[in-house]
This record gives sequence, structure tokens and C-alpha cells, in this order.
Amino acid sequence: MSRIVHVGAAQLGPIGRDETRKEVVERLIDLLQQGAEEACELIVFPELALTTFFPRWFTEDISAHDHFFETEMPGPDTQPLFDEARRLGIGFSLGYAELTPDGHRYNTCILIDRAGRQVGKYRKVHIPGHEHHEPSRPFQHLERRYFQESMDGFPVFRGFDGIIGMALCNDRRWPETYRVLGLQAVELILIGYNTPLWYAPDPDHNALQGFHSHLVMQAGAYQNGTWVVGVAKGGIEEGVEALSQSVIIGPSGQIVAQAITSGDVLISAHCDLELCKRYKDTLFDFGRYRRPEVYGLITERKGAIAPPLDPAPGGLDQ
Ligand code: ING
Repeated sequence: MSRIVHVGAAQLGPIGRDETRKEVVERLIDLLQQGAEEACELIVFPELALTTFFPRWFTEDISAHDHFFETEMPGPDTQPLFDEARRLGIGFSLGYAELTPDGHRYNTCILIDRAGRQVGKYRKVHIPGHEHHEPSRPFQHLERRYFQESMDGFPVFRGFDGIIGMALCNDRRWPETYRVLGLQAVELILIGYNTPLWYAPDPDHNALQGFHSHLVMQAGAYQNGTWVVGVAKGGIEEGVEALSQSVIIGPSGQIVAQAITSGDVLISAHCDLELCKRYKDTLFDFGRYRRPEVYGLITERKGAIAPPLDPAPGGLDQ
């Protein structure tokens, strides 16, 4: 018996600093309509899909960037996306910068079902980059200045005849993200990302960005028996090149669809959620094989601590 969800990954090319929400939403609707033509049921948009990746710029007063944030979702500019999705009977996930009524700033993603109802919301846990201006950099990565770390962890939501989780960009590099979702029986993880190709002194680092992005998502998928959809905002945006290479990955860890261009493009796959059982019920039967009683360090310790230089005689039997 199969349980297929036809998922579309709606990759975005660059969004200019002065591009209006209206112009961006028209691009999102165009990708949604392409999805409808392919009979997609769920469209996954990238992280911060409504604006340029503004954490690349320093502002002394962080509220100078508030125009990049949404204070309501949907708001007047995004309502057309919600209306068209409901008209087409397609659900979607959308990443955006959230400014709450009590002044909290999150890097957020929501999940909307095919009837237009909000099924879930996720706020980014792992916030990369730096808090203060570092003028020596070719560009800034000030997510830690503009967003606060969510304390809500990684929830799952029922929808699209399955169990769905969300994560955002840097979250995909941390195995804990997938495992916490895996321990809630997740079957489909939706991950939007903005990954600048850092002009680091080490050119190999930039060349490995695509490999690392796929590596972590493929491992997360396989080790937790889940589908993973990674969707980029890529291309050269305001002079900074970001990784494209959006993918749809099966619970085997295999890439079943990949974007090969860096602009707005839709890739899609028929994701059979029943395939997850092939891994959840065998190799990765957590209830049978995991050993949380010896994993204590994973939650007790934040940073790595090396053993003493002059160790006492080693081995468990000393
Ligand atoms: N971006 C990047 C990411 O984790 C980054 C930050 C870039 C980390 C390159 C390491 C190397 O893909 C976001 N938005 O988290």
C-alpha cells in the first residue's frame, strides 16, 4: 500500500533588496501554478522567501531592517499567495522573517494545508553567523544579530496524510535536528536555505558547499527513515553568490530530484511516505536499537571537551 504525496520544491533565484513583496509574491504564485500543472499537493518555498537575504548587511539599529519582517501572516502583500493556493487546492511551506507583536524576531517557517489552514509553524533553532559587525568580511552573516534562537525545538505536524517536520538552513547541518524529528516518527522534513558561498581564504570550502549541503540532508534522511526536501534561494543576490542545488531526498538517502539551474525553478517528486517504514521498522527501529541511557553527553554538554593530556591509565577495567 502506498501513501504518495506529490511534493514540489520551489527554488528561488536572487531577490533584490528593493524588490517589493508584491513582485516576490508574483514569483511565488508562478511557481505554485507550475506545481498545479504537475498536480503537486505541497509546494516547499525557501527560507526568508519574501525578501533578499538582509543579514548580509550590518545596521547599528536592528529595527532599521524591520521592513524585511512580517508582522502578520498572511498580510496584505502575502494574502494573494494564500488565496491562489487555496483556489488551486495546494498546500505550501513558506519561510519568512517574523516580528511578533511583543517584539521578538524569528527566522520562521509555516505549513499551510490544501484547504488554506495553517497546520504548523517552526522557528529556527540553530542561528549561524555572528552578532556584531565584522568589516573584514567580504559580506556579513548577521543572523545572530537579527534573529533570536527559538526555544520551541522541532515539532512535527500531521498533514498531507503523513507526519511533517520543518527546519531552516543551518538546522540541516546538525544531526540533532533530524533525530528530534525522527523520534516523533517524522516522514517528510521541509528545509529552506540561503547558503552564501563564502569567499573564504580556503577556496575548497566554497567548492564543497553543495557536497556538504547534500551530505547532511541525505544522512539525516537515511538515519531517520524520512523524506527530506531542501529548497534554496540561490544565485548571485546583491553581489553575493548563494548555493542552489535544491533536492528531494528519499528515506534511503538517495537524491530523487535536483535543480540544475540557479534561478526560479520547480522540481518535484512523488514521495511515497510508506517507504519510510523500510528503514524505520528495520535498521533504524529506534525503540529496539537506540541506547539513550548512554547518550547523556548529547544533551548535557554544549561544547566539546578533550580528555586530560596526562590521562590516568586508560580502559574501563583499570
Ligand atoms: N546559512 C548558512 C547555512 O548553514 C553557513 C550559514 C553558510 C554556514 C556556509 C556554513 C557555511 O547553510 C543559513 N542561513 O543558515
